[in-house]
Amino acid sequence: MTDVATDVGTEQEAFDALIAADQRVEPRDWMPDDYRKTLTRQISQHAHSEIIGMQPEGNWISRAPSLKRKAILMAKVQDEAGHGLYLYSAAETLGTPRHVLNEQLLNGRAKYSSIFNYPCRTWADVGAVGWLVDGAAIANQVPLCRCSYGPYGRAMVRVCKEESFHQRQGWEILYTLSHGTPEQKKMAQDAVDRMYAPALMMFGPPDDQSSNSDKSMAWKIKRFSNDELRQRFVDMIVPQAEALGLTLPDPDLKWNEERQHYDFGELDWDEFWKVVKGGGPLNVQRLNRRIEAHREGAWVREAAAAYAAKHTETVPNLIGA
Ligand code: FAQ
Repeated sequence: MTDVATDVGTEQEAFDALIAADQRVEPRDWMPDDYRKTLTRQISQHAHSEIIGMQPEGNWISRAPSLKRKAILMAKVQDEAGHGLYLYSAAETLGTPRHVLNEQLLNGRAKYSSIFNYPCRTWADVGAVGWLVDGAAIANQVPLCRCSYGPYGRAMVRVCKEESFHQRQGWEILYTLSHGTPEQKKMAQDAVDRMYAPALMMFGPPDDQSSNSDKSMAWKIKRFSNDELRQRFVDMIVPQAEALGLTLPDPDLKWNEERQHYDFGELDWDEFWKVVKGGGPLNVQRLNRRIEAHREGAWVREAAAAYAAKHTETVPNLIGA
C-alpha cells in the first residue's frame, strides 16, 4: 500500500529540487496548493489588467490625431487583448476555468493594476501610458520570463516583445509633442506629471507591505522585489525623460553616487491602497464598462459555443488543441 505521507514528501522534495535547479514546473507536475493558488492569483490579476487596460487608450482610437496614429493605437490595444488571452490560458492550466476568473473580475472581487483607474485625459496621456505604463510593465515582466511556472514564463516572452513596441510608440508620441508648439510641450509635461507616480505604484506596495513577495521569490515566480524593480525603472526613465526634454515631477529625484542609483521621493501609499480597494478616480467606471462589454458579447460566446458543439464530433482537435 502506498504511504501517502511519504508520497507527499517525495513530491514536495521533487518540486523543491526543480525550483532549486532553476527548472520549470509544468501543468501536469505536482505542485504545492499554495504555489498553484498564488500563481492563479497573480496570472489572473495580470490578465484582468490587460483587459481593463484596453479602456484608457481604447477611448482614444476614434480621437487619434491622424490615420497613422489611429492604426498604431488600434494595433496596440488589440495586442493588450491578446496578452489577456495568453494569460487567461496560462491561468487555466492551473485548473481554474476562464469563466470563473472572469466572474471574479466582474463581481469586483479580483484585483487588476491600479494604474488603469486613472483617466487618460489628453492625447499626450496616450503617449505617457505607452512610455511610462508599458515601460513599467516591461521592467516588471522581463524577469517574469524566467518565472518558474512554464506557461506563464513562455507567455511573458511574447508579451515583452510586444510591450517594447508599445513603449517605443508612447515615447515617440511624447517626443513629437515635446518638440512641437509650446502648448504641445505643456500637454506632454502635464501628462507625465500626472502619470509618473501612478506608474511607479504599478510595481506594488513597498517591500515591507508586500504580503506575497517572500513566498513568490522563494518559489522563483518573482525574481526581484517590488522596490528593486521600482528602482530599476526609475534608473531607466531618468535619462529617457532628459532625452524627451521633459522633467519628472519629484523634487527628491537625484543621482546617488554611493548607491549608483537615483534616489526618489516617497510615494503616497495611502492613495495606492485607496485605489486598490476600489476608491480610485475611475474604478467604478472601468468595472461597469467591462460588465457592459461582457453583456454585449453574450451573442458571440453563444455562437462560438454552438459552433464548437457542432464541430466537436467531426473535428475533435479543434477544441482540445
Ligand atoms: N494594483 O504582495 P504584493 C500592463 C496587490 S500589465 C493593484 O506585493 P504581488 C500592460 C496585490 O495583488 C500591469 N493591486 O503582491 C498594459 C496583493 O493583493 P492580493 C499588470 C496591486 O502579487 C499596459 C497586494 O496588493 N502587471 O500594464 C498592485 O507579490 C498598457 C499586496 O501586494 C502585472 O500584473 C497594483 N499595482 O506583487 C496593458 C504583472 N500591486 O492579491 C494595457 C504581474 C500590488 O494578495 C495598457 N504581477 N497589488 O489580494 C506582478 O508582478 C505582481 O503581482 C505585482 C504585485 C508586482 C503587481
